[in-house]
Amino acid sequence: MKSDVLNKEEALAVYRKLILARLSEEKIQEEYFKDEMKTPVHLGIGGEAIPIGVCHSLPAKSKVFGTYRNHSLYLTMTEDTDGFFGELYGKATGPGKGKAGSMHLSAPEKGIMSTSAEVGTTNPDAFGAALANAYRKSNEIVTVFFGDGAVEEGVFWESLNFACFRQLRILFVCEDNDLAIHTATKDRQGFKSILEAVSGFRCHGGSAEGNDVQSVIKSTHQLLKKIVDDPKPAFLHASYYRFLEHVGPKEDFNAGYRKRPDPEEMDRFDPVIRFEKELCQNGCNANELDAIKKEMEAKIARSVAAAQLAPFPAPEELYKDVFK
Ligand SMILES: Cc1ncc(C[n+]2csc(CCOP(=O)(O)OP(=O)(O)O)c2C)c(N)n1
Ligand SMILES: [Mg+2]
Repeated sequence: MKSDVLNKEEALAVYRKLILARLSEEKIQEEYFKDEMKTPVHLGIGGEAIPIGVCHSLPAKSKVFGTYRNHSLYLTMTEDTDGFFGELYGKATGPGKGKAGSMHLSAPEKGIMSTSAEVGTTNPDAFGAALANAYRKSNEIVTVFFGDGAVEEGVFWESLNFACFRQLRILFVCEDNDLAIHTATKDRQGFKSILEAVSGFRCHGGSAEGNDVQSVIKSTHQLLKKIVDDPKPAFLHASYYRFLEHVGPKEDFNAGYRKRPDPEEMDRFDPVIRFEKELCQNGCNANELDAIKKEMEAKIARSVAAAQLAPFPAPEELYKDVFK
């Protein structure tokens, strides 16, 4: 198992992933108004540290499942910006051959098994994968990411219940932004806290600061160790602040359901700014970080240009790879 304390090389590798995710979504913000990307986009700015920290901590070849707010998860698992932008532009070069769009990015060969627009629906998929591992006597741990809103779906509790009953090796990761579209948790949920509600189940539990990649890595590491020492499911709760509108590339502080935080608060919520400060206090210099930013910017620009030029899927592809 990897250490939960990052050496400099690992810290810069994690930073690279954070920057790749952040700059990719900022590129979407820049390009989206041209209306060439026909897919809805649920940007994860503010929440990147959760999938990136968790996936950094997982053993190689782990399987993960996710939601429609999946860009950081896809990019951290694959680093494949060509496929990512190809899919967003609806082109044949995307991992779903341009037919999946942003909300259904997956690359099973790289461990990202499925992500879905339907809230909560990859929880039973992950449960099925963990059950299959138990039948195969495999010790692999399956991970599933979902929002706080998924906890209001019956299928979440059914998956958790059966996973706990069968004592499966599965890590449930709740990416809690306190919002389902525009509605705060206190106006939706009948229990006081998600982690407390889950604590009645026979599973391990823990929490992390979702805007702090090192906190996510530490908590994930602890939970993975617990699953290894005492095999049963684990539940990680991580809170974060959603910077942008529920769907689309813009801010929505004029929508009336929340106030714009003041600039210092915004900086505190931002996992990239937070990690940059920590890196600079711990032996990295601004030039090293700038070089990573430039490298990622160039990678993204190349992938966007390639996606714009790539062909759309041929008409005969329409009914392939889909359920009829
Ligand atoms: C089964 C289902 N019910 C309702 C919806 C409509 N819907 C789309 S996003 C969303 C909110 C989900 O919130 P959360 O799970 O917290 O994810 P977040 O968008 O905050 O990342 C809802 C209710 C849906 N997509 N699927
Ligand atoms: Mg939410």
